[in-house]
Amino acid sequence: MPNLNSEISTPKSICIMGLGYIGLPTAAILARKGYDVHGVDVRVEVVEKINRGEIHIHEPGLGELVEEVVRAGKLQASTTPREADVFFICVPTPFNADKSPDLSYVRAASEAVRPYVRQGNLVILESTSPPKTTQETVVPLAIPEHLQVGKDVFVAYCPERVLPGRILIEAVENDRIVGGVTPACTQLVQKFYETFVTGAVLPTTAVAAEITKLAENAFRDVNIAYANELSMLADDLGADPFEVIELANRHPRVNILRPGPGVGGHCISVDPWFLAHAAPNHSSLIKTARMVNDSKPQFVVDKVLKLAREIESPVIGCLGLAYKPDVDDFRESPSLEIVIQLQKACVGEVLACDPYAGPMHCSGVTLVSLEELLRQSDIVLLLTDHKPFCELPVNLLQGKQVIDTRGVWKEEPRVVLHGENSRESNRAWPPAA
Ligand code: SAJ
Repeated sequence: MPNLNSEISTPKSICIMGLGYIGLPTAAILARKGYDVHGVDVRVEVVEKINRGEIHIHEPGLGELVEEVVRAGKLQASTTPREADVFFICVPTPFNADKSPDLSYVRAASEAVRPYVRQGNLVILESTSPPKTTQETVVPLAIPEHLQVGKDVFVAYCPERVLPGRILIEAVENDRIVGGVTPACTQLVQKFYETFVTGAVLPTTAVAAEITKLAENAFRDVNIAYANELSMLADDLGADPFEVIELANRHPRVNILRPGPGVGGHCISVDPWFLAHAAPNHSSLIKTARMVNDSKPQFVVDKVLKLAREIESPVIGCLGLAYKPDVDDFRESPSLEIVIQLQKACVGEVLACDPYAGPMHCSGVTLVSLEELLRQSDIVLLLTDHKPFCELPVNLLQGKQVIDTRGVWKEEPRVVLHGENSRESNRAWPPAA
């Protein structure tokens, strides 16, 4: 292989397509590292906000960092790309109604950078993508015909692996995978990541990197499905699922995850379908896990309705709408889905509280303060374990029917999703002496 390190000049300027949960933190981290970063987003209001040094998402530490790098002139945003040494594609990859991948954003971003891609550039796809997207979508759409991949320009798939809530730490400290379209692509892009990542940067091929990313999220989905299936099973049999899991986890080789109201977010509830779609004959476990997790919200709804029907004009207070604790992301959220289903059932009044929700996130949902919710509700349903809810003094739940889908209110008696025969089923909290 030629010595590419000496043939290609050190990158200085970056153009990032998509300024969402991945693109904006990546832009800010690279700007802090000294690169000149040009961020691109189709949403004018997002671009204007970033150029004022403000942010449109909630992520610890990101606001301060964006303010700092915008003020220093290292990050600026726009609705159109421009020439750069390195192009990043960090756009959403949702799925269609039939669960097939929707690559329209990747296509649009690839086509948008094409007029700006020059000899010596790196083009990197970070969006979670179905196998072969880099080779079959990014290369043909983003790379001008006169440039040869692996010789003139260098294309790779480098999946993001960050956990919302810890993005600024994990984007730098996690090990990264670099899957080049050719070995030369891998080599150059690996070298570039090593300039800002402190974790190991592991070389592979584009398709192996694409499958690896999906395999990580499918692994987590399958494991959560096991916890959720177990919770429904234990509940039907009259045992406390959280107690069963706690006890099982005392075995030295068992580590069951936590059940909840279902699996949400833009990643784990979506990505396994990309694998299933790519390999329909070898993904029965992956598909089953998806279905188990998708069945959990209805299980919770049925439990609440059963309890509500025993109360005259019940007020159901739902705590948490985001897909997981301490984030402002409501995409594919099982908590939000449960609240909407409860409203549709018309069994009583449904109130909701979420420190991160505004009317624009959750239209049609009656949002109230935590105090108001606790004052009015007959049934308190914990859906998303945001910090203020976990820290709630338990005496505030006195006399309420409590359903805790996350198992966070540990004080006895724990009133969780119990079945008919459970010794703690549907009891007011605390029970009468
Ligand atoms: N959940 C449970 N029980 C658990 C753990 C999670 O019910 O024990 C639920 C959460 O409440 C949430 C969903 O699963 O609804 C997903 O949450 P998460 O924290 O497991 O994952 P995400 O979607 O926020 O981020 C995942 C991460 N992937 C893995 O951990 C393998 C992250 O590293 C990825 O970068 C991210 O997907 C992504 O962008 O792909």
